[in-house]
Amino acid sequence: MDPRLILVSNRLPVTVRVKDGRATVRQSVGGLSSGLRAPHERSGGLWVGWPGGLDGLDQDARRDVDRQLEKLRTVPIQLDALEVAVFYERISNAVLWPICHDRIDRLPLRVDGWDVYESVNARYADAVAEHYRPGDVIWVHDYQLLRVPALLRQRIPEARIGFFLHIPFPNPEIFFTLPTRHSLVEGVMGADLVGFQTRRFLGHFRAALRRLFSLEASVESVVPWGGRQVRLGVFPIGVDAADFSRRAETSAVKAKVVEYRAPGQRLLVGVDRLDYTKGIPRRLLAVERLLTVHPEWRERVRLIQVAVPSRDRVDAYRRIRREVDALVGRINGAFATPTWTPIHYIYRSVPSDVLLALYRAADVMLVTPLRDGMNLVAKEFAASRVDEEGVLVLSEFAGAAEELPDALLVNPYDVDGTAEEIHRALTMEGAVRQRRMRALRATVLEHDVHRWSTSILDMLVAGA
Ligand code: GDG
Repeated sequence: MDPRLILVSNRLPVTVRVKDGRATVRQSVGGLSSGLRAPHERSGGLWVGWPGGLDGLDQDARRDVDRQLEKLRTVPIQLDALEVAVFYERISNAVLWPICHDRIDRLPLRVDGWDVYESVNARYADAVAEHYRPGDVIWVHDYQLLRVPALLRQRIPEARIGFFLHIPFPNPEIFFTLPTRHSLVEGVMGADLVGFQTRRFLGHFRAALRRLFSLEASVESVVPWGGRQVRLGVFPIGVDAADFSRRAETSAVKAKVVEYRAPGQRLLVGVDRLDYTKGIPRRLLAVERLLTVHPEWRERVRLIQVAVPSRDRVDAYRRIRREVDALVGRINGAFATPTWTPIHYIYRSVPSDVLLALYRAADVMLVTPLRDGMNLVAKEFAASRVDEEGVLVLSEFAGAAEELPDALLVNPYDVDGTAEEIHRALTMEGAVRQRRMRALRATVLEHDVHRWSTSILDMLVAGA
């Protein structure tokens, strides 16, 4: 029998809606939760995390939320306003996030709040320790919880602990700018198995171990640590590809595809959280460049860019929003005609059937982050193209590029080069397009999210 699994992530995979003082708790769809829900259900396990703010609820309503959360086998960690501001918005999203994405320039001039990061991590560890039963397997996720594995190891020395980093582990030269570099690596090394998205990120982590602790990993990527053996590994996350393929075939989605595709016009699509790592401004400039250098595309191609509002209480995110607003306005102002607008900008989250229809309607999908752990949008696009059509233009700096050589790989910093690749994608011969898409789909269907979670959990259980 599978051991019981305790999942630990900053957020719980639920959305709590508060209306007139009453709250409903729903499971979130998509993303990480789709891959982890199956092992969570199968093992009868628990999921520890923050359910989001519960302001505006009286005592009774809160108890009701707790009951609903318990039914879903989740264990809520409550964060107060200061913890949200310091642990989540400052250290996690304004310090660790930019550093892991090579953006030292985004660091605040002075950083404090590591004590709050530590104490919140300790609260997650306490909650896990409280619910732990011998034989359980614990799986901790991502950069907000780097200290949790070591804090758990102190509390439950014999526990089997896995850790997975969803975002890049940066080059040590960049990582070493953090004054807490030793304790963060020590935190992660509390685990038995540490997973990364790509070989490159694993390499960076090994180099950090070497330089901080004079430790060399074996050829199998095993490192002696505190009397234990810690295994490091590469586990590129996938998507629920069969589910995307199936949903892309529904009549609701197909009807929308017809609506979105204007006759005689080609469609470029971009879908991202509005984040400065996703490369949206340079992507817009590449489209502008395309229309300038290849004027034959004017009135014949348009970009639908969905940018999902994200972290809008962090300064850098407000700035990127203004920058994108201004660029869209400038480019549309310069090129639009009474019957055509080159950039169709949607600044909100779209429902999943719209997302699928956009994937299916796209002639060219533009996934051009400046740095990305993996990028699920690239894989979801391929999974949705049951028609084996469409071209993926993919940044070489996305983790997904290691696995998807059949995309057109671009350097997103090279705006002119990206514009030329978009032109190449738009003019690619049908047979070549289909061969490439078939190869992309084969990879994405085979290496799906279920295989990802199973391979990590199998290794964690086998290592017991
Ligand atoms: C982090 C790492 C890594 C987007 N817009 C809408 C929507 N989405 C969904 C997509 C996709 C997800 O959001 C975005 O995932 P990404 O992987 O692209 O990006 P991050 O949020 O930065 O994720 C990343 C990932 O963790 C997993 O390990 O790949 O590198 O940064 O699933 O479909 N969904 C809906 N409407 C939208 O408007 N319904």
